[in-house]
Amino acid sequence: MRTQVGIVGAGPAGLMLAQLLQLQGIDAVVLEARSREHVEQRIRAGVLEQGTVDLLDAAGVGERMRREGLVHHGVELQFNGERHRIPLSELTGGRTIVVYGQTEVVKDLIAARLASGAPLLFDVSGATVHDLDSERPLIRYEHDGRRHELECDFIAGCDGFHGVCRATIPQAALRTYAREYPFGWLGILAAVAPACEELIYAHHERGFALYSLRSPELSRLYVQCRPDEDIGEWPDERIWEELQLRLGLEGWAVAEGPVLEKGVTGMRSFVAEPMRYGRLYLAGDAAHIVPPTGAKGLNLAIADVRILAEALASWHATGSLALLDAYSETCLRRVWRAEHFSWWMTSMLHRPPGDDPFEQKLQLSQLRHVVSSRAAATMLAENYVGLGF
Ligand code: FAS
Ligand code: PHB
Repeated sequence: MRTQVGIVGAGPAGLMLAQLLQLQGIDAVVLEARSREHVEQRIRAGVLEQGTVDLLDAAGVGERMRREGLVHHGVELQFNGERHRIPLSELTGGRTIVVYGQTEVVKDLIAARLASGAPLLFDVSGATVHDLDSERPLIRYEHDGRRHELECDFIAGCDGFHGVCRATIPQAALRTYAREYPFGWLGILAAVAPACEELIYAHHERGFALYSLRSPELSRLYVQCRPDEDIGEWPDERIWEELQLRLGLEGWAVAEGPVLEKGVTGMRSFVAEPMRYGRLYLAGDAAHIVPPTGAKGLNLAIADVRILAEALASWHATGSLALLDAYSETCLRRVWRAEHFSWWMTSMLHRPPGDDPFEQKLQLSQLRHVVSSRAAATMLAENYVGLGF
C-alpha cells in the first residue's frame, strides 16, 4: 500500500490530523493498536481550550460539542476554607473553555473518519517504522492476520507516550527533559449532578482535590494520592469521604452518587526535542506529557496537529518543506509554555512531599496573590483558556 501520510495512533492527535488532512485533499492512513470500543471508552481529559473548540468547528466536527458541551467562563480556586472565582472570560477578552470529554471528541472524530470512507484501521499489531531518513518512509504492521507494508511520503507519530515512533528515533538524535511527581490522581466518574457550576481546584492540607464535570448529570472528581496508590484500598465510601474533607465548605457539600469508573493516574512532565526525525513527525503525548492540573494534554495534542496539518498542506500545494522544517520549533514554543503552566499549577496546589512547611507557605502566598491581583489572575486565565495561534 502507499499513502501520502501514515498516521500511527488514533487518539485525539492522530484522528484530528487525519480530519484536517482530509479537508486538504491529502491522503492518509490511520493505524490504531486497540479496538474502536477501547479507544472510545478511555476516560481522560475533560476541558477544551478556546483554540481546540474553534478547530473542531473549523474541521467540521464541532456540531455535537456545540450542542452538548458546557461553556464555562470561570474556574474556582479554593484554599484555607475560602473559594475564589477566576473570571476567565472577563480577563481574556471573552475567551472561554468548553467542558466536553475527550471520549466524546474521539467518538466525533472517528465517526467523521468512518463516514468519509478514508482508511482507519483498528486492532493493528506489530507496527514498526522504517527508512525515516529517506523520502519513502515505511510502516510495517499486521492486520486481520496478514502482514502489510505502507509506503508513505511522511509519517505522523501520534502513538502516545508509550508508542513505537519516538522509541524508534536514535537516542543520539533526541534530547529529553523529564520530571516525575511524587504523587498521582485518583479519579472517579460519578452518575450525579455536580454540586458546582464551574471547576473547583482545591489546595488542602490533606492534599489536592478537583471537582470537574462531564454533563449536568455526570461528575468527574479527583484527589491527590500516592503515585503507586492501590485503587483496591479505595472503596467508594472512602473516596467520597476524602472529597468532602478536601472540597467541602461550611454549608456546602460535594454531591455523591454511583461511581461508574475509578482509576489512578501517575503524573510527569516530559518533552522530547526535536519533535521530528527525518520524515517522522511526533505529535501529542508521543512528544510531550504534562501533569493534568493545567488541563493542557489534550489541547497541546490538537495544537501540534493543527501546525503539522498546515505544514503538510503547504508541502502538498507547493512542494515546499519550509513549514515542515519549522514544525518542531513552532510547536515547542507552545509546548514549553504549557509545560511551565502545568508545572506551576501542580506545584501551587498539591500537598508537598513531607509536608514541607516552607513549601506550604509559598503555596498559600502564591494562591492569595493570584486571587487578589488582577495581573496574576490574568496570567492564570490566559494560560488556562489557551494562547492564540
Ligand atoms: P493518546 O495516548 O490519546 O493516543 C495514542 C493512541 O496511539 C492510542 O489510541 C494508542 O492505543 C495508540 N498506539 C500506541 N502505540 C501504538 C502502536 N504501536 N501502533 C498503533 N497505535 C498505537 N489530559 C488532560 O488535559 N486532562 C486530563 O484529565 C487528562 N487525564 C489523563 C488520564 C490518563 C490515564 C492519561 C494516560 C492521560 C490523561 N490526559 C489528560 C492526557 C491525555 O488526554 C493526552 O494528552 C491525550 O490523550 C493526548 O492525545 P494523543 O497524543 O492522541 O495520545
Ligand atoms: C477533567 O474534567 O477530567 C479535568 C479537568 C481539568 C483538569 C484535569 C482534568 O485540569
